[in-house]
Amino acid sequence: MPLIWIFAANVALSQIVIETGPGVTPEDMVEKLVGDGIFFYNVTFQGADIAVGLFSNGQSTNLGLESGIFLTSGAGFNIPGPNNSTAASLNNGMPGHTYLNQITTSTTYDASILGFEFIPETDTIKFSYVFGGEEYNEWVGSSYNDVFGCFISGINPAGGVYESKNIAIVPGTTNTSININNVNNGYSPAGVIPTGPCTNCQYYNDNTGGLTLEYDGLTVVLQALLPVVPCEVYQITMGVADAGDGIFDCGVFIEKNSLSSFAKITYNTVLDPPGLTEDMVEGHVGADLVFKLPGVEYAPVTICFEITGTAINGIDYEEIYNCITFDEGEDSAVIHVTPLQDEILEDDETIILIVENTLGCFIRYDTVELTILNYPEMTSSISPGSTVCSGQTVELWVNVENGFPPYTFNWQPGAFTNDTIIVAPEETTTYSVTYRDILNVAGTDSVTINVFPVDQNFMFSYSFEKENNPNLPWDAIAEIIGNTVIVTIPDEIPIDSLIATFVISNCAAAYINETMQISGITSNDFESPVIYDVTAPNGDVRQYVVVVDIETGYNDTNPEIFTIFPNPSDGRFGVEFAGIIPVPVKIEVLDLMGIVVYKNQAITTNEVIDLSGQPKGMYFVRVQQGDNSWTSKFIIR
Ligand SMILES: [Ca+2]
Ligand SMILES: [Ca+2]
Ligand SMILES: [Ca+2]
Ligand SMILES: [Ca+2]
Repeated sequence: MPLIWIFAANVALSQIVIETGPGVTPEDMVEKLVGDGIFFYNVTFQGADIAVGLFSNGQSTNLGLESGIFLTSGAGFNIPGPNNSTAASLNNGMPGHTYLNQITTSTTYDASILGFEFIPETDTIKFSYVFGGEEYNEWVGSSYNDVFGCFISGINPAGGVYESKNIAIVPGTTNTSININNVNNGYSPAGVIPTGPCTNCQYYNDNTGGLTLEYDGLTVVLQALLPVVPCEVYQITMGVADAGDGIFDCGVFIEKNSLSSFAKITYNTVLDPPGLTEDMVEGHVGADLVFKLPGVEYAPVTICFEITGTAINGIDYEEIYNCITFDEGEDSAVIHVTPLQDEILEDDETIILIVENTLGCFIRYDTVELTILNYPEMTSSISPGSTVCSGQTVELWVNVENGFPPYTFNWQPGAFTNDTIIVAPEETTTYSVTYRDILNVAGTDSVTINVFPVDQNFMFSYSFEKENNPNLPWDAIAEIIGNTVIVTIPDEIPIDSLIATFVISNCAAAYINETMQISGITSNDFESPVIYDVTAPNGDVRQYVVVVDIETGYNDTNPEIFTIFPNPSDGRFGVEFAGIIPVPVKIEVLDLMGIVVYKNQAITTNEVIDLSGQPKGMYFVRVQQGDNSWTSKFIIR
């Protein structure tokens, strides 16, 4: 007979996850059931390994519980849907259980029974569960009355003791057990949705045609509950069984951590200031460590702890005391942790508190770990200072490192907020930047941009360089005396088109007859003195007169007629006549522009002239007698 494989599309993207024994031990199941920190012992199990285990991913089904343990009268592998059988079964050949026989209508088989002892820390045992099975619906009302029970023995806080008291009962009843016949929506033929008569059907969900679970019917999520005396020992026996025969299985699902009810202390860290970092930062971000009791009824109480970790109490943070007291009526108390900045570059540090929780039946230890982040001091570098002309743009930048970036910037003047800015100072200005990291830690840096004076209009050097003037045999470098610029160049060199190289005050401009002069570029005719208007940025003009002194050109004075001594002078000099012409003679002094700045009749052969009040520069002495005249240049320094 050929096998025909039919691949059905998975209607659900995921399904309930089932893990069974022997990989899952009864201890694993109790651990899952009771939750963290509950003391339990003497775990016993009766049944087949494959009938019990753990479930998870319950939210992908209509179970109503997310995860926990299950006990069945068959096999864990029969739990997942879809519900494609009305009689999913595995007869494990296991015996029933006498407790279960007492809460159903016939002898039980294939029982799965988990038993253990434990010590509750509160006054109530409580858990949520769902019971389901395949006897639904075609065997409702029959002797195949599969069943779930949870039996507790121990001290009854109301007096006396519980003796195997079943706490899995129909809500609102005192002892109506959970079995097929007690919770259903009546009989219906296999595969048919029942329509009543109802028996506690408000707690019943039919699963005919269900996609996610195999059981034909399930209860809603029910709760088992029993008052107990905290810190006393209780015995639990819980389980399911087939009734009447070992097939058409049933099962119960119990939510995880159902018995976890000890007095937990919770811990919450509130950073100060909040919201800036994930952890404390030495010197900058502290924390309130808030201890919270499960309820005010535990106060007043003092909880102590051991303080360890790589951070040293009192050195890396302000010393904290190793106990904390909750006052009456208060369920929380706070330790403020203030990390200290130690200027040591180090790794992040930890504060570990090992808290001794003495609220419950047993001493429990919680580990609370706090981290102190190192704070590397911010450093900055800034663009170098410079000197510019008024109004010229300059790019300024600051580079910040360490601290806790990103940073914000505030430059003054200007209130700029970027790390790189462009400024155009009109006068010498110091730009200061205040930067802050996310912890609002601030640093400053500054740079001064010098602005050349706006009223400077000097000429510092002047020359005709051979490089620009090929006719010259050498570089002809001027002597600048006051506002006079004297360049001596050899005879026979044409001077009607010379290119000058000059240096003037920074930011100033030079003009000849309103034509801007470019050093090393502009050529001019120097056959007559040339006037440069050196113009400062503020418009102030200083005039320089450039005289090209052809060698011998102004040296046509006959020294035998007169000599000037000293020359150059500070303006006080003598004109000494050699006696070839008789005094008196007419003496005039002219400046380079031909303006007479001095005149006199010399009546001695050694005429003393004081022109020390005149601007420095080149001048000419002109001596006249009759129709003859003689000229000689001299210089006032
Ligand atoms: Ca089924
Ligand atoms: Ca069925
Ligand atoms: Ca069975
Ligand atoms: Ca059965």
